[in-house]
Amino acid sequence: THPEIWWKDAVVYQIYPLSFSDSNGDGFGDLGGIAKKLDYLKNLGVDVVWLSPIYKSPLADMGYDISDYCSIDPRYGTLQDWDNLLAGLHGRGMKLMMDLVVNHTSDEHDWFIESRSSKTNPKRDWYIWRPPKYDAAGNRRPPNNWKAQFQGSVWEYDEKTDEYYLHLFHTKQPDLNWENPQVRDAVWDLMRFWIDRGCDGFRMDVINLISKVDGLPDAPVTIPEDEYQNATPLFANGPRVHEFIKEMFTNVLSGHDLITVGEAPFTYSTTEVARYVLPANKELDMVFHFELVNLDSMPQRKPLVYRPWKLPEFTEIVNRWQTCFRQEGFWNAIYIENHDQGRSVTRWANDSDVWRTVSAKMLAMLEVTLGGTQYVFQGQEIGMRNFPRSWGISEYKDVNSQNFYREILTKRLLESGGKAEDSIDMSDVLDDLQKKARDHGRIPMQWDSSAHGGFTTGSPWMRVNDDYPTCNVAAQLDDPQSVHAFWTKALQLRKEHKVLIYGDFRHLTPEHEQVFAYKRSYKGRLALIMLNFTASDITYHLPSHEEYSGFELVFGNYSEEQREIFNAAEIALRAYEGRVY
Ligand code: ISL
Repeated sequence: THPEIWWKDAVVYQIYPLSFSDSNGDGFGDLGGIAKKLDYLKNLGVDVVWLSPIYKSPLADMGYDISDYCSIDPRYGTLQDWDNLLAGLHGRGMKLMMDLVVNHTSDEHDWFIESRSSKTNPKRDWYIWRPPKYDAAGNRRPPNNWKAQFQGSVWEYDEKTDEYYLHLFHTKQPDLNWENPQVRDAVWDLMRFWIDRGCDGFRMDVINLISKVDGLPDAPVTIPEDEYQNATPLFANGPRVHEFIKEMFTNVLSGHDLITVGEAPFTYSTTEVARYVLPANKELDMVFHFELVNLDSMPQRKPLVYRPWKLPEFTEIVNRWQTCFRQEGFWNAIYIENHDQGRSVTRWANDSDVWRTVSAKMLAMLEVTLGGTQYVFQGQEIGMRNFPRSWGISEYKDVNSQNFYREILTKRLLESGGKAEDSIDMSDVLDDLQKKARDHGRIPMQWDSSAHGGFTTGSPWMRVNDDYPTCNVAAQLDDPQSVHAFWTKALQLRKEHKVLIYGDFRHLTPEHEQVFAYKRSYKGRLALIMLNFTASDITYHLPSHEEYSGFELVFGNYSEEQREIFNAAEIALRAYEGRVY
């Protein structure tokens, strides 16, 4: 069993600062804006705020490209504003988690500026530099065939020293060389800077990518028509990653009462994840795995291409991670949205005007009844949805979406033999982006029905979704039947019923195409959860229903049928209905 610890019970609310609340009218969200919403967060039931990066950054990847780890980007405010925010959170009994992005820096970081200045610079080896290769025809080629996450090669040629540097993400995000102990010491220092200032934990960006395979060999060719190939097995969960994280634990984390969560993309095995999070290993408290959020795409090949999914695939994944979290003894992080993901109501439920409210509540029921630490992403609590298909490519601000679109457009232009750009049919790509782009998690927060949803008085860096006049926080705070009111209650219930956080999990509906039902048990308490994932009513036949006789309905998303007593083998579930007994 898992000992009860504060960060396991905690509700963590992720803020994407750029899009949360703008206090000075420059169109970017900022720390002052967040500070004004602290009572809002407290009333929702938030215990910990996780801030996506607010450090100095040229924003090539919206702040995940950091040019100074120890200062706040002026767009967001100052260190003094950060101190005030921290005091405001602590004063309300909440905590603050920072985003630690140390697989790479910005190319505008001093370390990289030095590193690229000459081959003999003391910081040369802080990044990963390699000489070019030459093909038979004498053309300069990158050192290997690895494909970058944002398209193209992971290698960028630097004329000055006639070498390439490695960047798994954007060209403006050179990877740090973790093999160099000075780099690790510099990372420990910057972590200590924030711990000493009072931060309560870290979300660690792509922390499982920091150790690359020796010799950086070519990846196997899996898509022959592509110039660059998927190399994730050569840099995800690499040879020294656990050694490095253990070193971090010993040098920095141990002795502090922090919450730590590692982001671990390209990891599909519970055993692999266990190594990071088993308490005896002394590494991290929990990690974000990607199996569920990648179900509707083909992550290894084309993460931005939509793939239809079926409920049995979804429930199998949830079941596996819920079960192993008990069996293997590690702690889960429960999330379904973040700043890299489309909105959950659009992807896993139904965002039409008719069903949005009830189905967003159904997803909230799923979230709060799964074991692990609960993460809620800004806007999820009001059922924000993806922006519409009618928006053109220029509304997509993410470099990932832009590069993906441009790469396909360029290819099609070449194949068209001289057609004009606007005559190329890109509708399939826009269909995919409407479902899969990271931009949908980054639309400004919808606070009220005033211009730009009350996000800013200026002009927002990204367009606000058209539905803000009806879907916004102010309207939902006034409505006891709103998604927001439901989330507030759901989070309270989760705290009252520890079985939902710590309980064993048993899946009751493998193979079921419509219903996800499961049972949780903890210290003699049992919970039965039934969720209809479709717009059709259904009668669900519950196996061994006698077990539940006398159970009380504590929670439902249709009406206030409180204290209904469970008494039948056949349960009528309406469209997107959820019940927790
Ligand atoms: O978003 C993805 C696919 O569309 C993921 O593969 C994502 O790139 C991966 O999860 C890593 O994400 C994190 O690091 C990136 C940054 O762009 C993301 O915003 C961040 O969450 C590089 O720092």
